[in-house]
Amino acid sequence: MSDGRLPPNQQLVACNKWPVVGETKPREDSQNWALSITGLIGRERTWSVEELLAAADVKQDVDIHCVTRWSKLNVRFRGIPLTRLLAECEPAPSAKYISFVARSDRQHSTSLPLESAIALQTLIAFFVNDCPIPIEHGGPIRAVVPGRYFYKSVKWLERLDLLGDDRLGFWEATAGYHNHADPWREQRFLGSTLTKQDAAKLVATRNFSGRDLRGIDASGMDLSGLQACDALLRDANLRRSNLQGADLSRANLSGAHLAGADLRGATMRHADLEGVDFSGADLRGVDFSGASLFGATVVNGDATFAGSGAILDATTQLSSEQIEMLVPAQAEYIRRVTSHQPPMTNAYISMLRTLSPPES
Ligand SMILES: Nc1nc2c(c(=O)[nH]1)N[C@H]1C(S)=C(S)[C@@H](COP(=O)(O)O)O[C@H]1N2
Ligand SMILES: [Mo]
Repeated sequence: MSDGRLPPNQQLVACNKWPVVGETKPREDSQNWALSITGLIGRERTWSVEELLAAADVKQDVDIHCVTRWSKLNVRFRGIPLTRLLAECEPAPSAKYISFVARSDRQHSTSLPLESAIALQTLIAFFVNDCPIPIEHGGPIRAVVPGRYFYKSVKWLERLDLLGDDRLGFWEATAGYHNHADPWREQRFLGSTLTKQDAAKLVATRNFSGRDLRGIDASGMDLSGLQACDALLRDANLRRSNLQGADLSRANLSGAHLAGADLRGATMRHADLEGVDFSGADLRGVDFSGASLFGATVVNGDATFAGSGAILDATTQLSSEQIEMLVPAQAEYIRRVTSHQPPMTNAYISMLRTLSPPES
């Protein structure tokens, strides 16, 4: 079913699940819902949502790929192709970018080269699987950009701005999300802005608390006892690092690489651990209370998993709700290693195999 359709290092969510990511509700506003288009165009326009709904007749099956490593294939959206709206407002030849702006408290936005937005068949969507899009997923009106990480698909769309120069979106400007966002090329986050020397100095202090250390490379280093409360460590490379007893409370580690790390006795309370790779890590005694684990990995795809599965036991503090947030094979692995259930069944082995289809 997912043959060749899952970009690198993505995993399928259980088919009835659709995580809510980012803002969860639109701005409170008494105005009726409408969509405007402004900027480098011949004719500024505003459409009421009723007007748009009546014209929302194009169905598109879209594969959703979230940068936090979960994917959901074949989601049927219905709406209006962006090109149809553009055709009504005479875009200027100087319009090179399109910014999608949300009706949300922080005026969330994201942008694309106009050419890409068109080529990717951007849809202004109102329905999902024949029902109105739920409010937390961007209803009544959201952009859907197939072929890009889902952060390029704005929820509660209220304005399209056609621009001559790019204007970075919210995540791209504030959190180092890659502006191209092509899941097939794993354009997730920008690299570290730290020099190697600065990183080494910081590692020597063992104090990362509250610092912005996105994408830092401290792989294989001795960071035992590290203080890193509230640190921003998204996409950090901490493969095989010694993080014994580290305090990572409320740290943002989304997308971080912790494969093979020694985390014994570490605290990760209320940390953001979305999409973290823990394969082969030692997680005994780790406190995960309140942490968010969507899309995290504890075992990689090969069915032998000799050395590839994280080590967990009864001292690993992880609730069943948190285990539920993982994709099924990951959750199953944890249940198996922590509850002394009968050893690997054939069903379990074949499920693991579906995680990463053998390369031909
Ligand atoms: N208005 C708005 N749109 C947004 C976001 C947001 O925070 N606010 N987050 C983006 C991100 S990072 C993702 S992954 C998807 C999540 O959509 P979902 O909650 O429907 O899964 O919405 C994108 N669009
Ligand atoms: Mo996202």
